[in-house]
Amino acid sequence: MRLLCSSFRNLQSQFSQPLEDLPREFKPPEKLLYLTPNLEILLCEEYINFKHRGQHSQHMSEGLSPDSQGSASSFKERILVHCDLDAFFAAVEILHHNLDPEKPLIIGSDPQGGRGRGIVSTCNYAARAFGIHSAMPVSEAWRRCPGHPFGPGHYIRGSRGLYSRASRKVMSILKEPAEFFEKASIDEAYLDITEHVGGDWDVAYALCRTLQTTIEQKVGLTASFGIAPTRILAKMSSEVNKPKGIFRILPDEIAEFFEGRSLRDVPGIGPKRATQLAEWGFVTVDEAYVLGELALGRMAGERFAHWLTCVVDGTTSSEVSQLRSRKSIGKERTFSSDQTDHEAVLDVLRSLTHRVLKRSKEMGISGRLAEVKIRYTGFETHTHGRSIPVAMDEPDVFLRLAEHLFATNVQHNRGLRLVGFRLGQLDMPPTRQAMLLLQEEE
Ligand code: DCP
Ligand code: MG
Repeated sequence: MRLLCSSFRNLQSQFSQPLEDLPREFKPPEKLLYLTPNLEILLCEEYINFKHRGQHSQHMSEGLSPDSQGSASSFKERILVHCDLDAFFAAVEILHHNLDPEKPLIIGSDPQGGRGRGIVSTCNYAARAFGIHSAMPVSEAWRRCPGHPFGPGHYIRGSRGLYSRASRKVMSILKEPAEFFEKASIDEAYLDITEHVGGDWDVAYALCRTLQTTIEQKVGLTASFGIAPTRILAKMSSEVNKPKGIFRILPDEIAEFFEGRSLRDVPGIGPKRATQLAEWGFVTVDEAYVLGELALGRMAGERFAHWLTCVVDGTTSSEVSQLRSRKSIGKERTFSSDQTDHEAVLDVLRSLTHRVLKRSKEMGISGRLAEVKIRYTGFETHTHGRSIPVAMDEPDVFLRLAEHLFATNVQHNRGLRLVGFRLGQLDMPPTRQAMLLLQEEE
């Protein structure tokens, strides 16, 4: 067996031990002690299946459905909040460099005196007055508002580290009152606060005001909030009173909200679709909606018509879950010089795997896929993955898989530039769902 060669002595001892907490019926007989790692992993899978079956039957015996996070709630409507920070990168830079917020600030690629070929990441509201916005070519931004010495524009390349730190602080404030929390991007999050506010929309409004003040006092940034019964409506309402605004759409006010509102304002309707609809004479959402799903479907396609109808009826998703915005959780390490000691690299991989699983536990997420990334000297990169039958968040299981994937795939005698671990095929751990449902029952 290649794995049991001398350079992997640690592995040998790990793989030749039985799983200590195996239930009695799965205790491997003595002769299995020296099975290949592959077979031992198969045994491990059987154990996982067994455990999962155990948890599943527990759910059922308690009369709880394992797949619906909100089913035990007494509230028909969910109260969702969407929070989006105002001119995020620019606001962080203003804070960090103590800049005058009234002067136009543009974050993006180097404008090179108007010849720059990159784009604008964002800009503050003073720069927006010049018609500058995210994703605009930086040369165009310069034309509208030149930088020193030709004009008042202040151009900064930006520093990701600063934004991540500020984002983390904001997210930890937002997370606190949310039963379900989802960081949707570096500056936006969804919260389900239904139970926390006792289903009361006024309490929800007051809570958002408190969160807004806390973020401003503790982090120095302003945020806008949208409160509504579905994700898409919450997102749209956080835009309404930007910056530093709060806007609420009550369940029976949705139709009113869409009266005269441009179709282009609905996330998911891009410029192409909006132009096509405008050619048929529909500019606002209510104009398209009154046509009815059937007639609209004949023109714009059934799927689109059904979706738009659901948006206005308030029946699109109200699920808030980290899984919606995340495909995987991973960490990797680039070595300052290429490593030839694979044993040392394996130690790094173990530590990365631990950290990923710690993070997934914190987020209440489990996964089915273990993926190890190896980059060799010269940048050649390989990923090696393996799935287990059910999603888990137990570090030991993934540690074994990571070790196995590394040991069986790494090309010997080659220098390593990077190693990484990724947890994929994410899911909610059944244990956590059960806990949440039980808490709601109390
Ligand atoms: N961003 C980027 N490139 C884009 C869009 C955004 O790099 N094309 C970055 C910069 C923004 C951040 O993401 O600060 C958040 O994006 P938003 O769309 O929320 O924009 P802002 O927060 O800057 O402005 P707003 O006040 O409209 O939310
Ligand atoms: Mg923003």
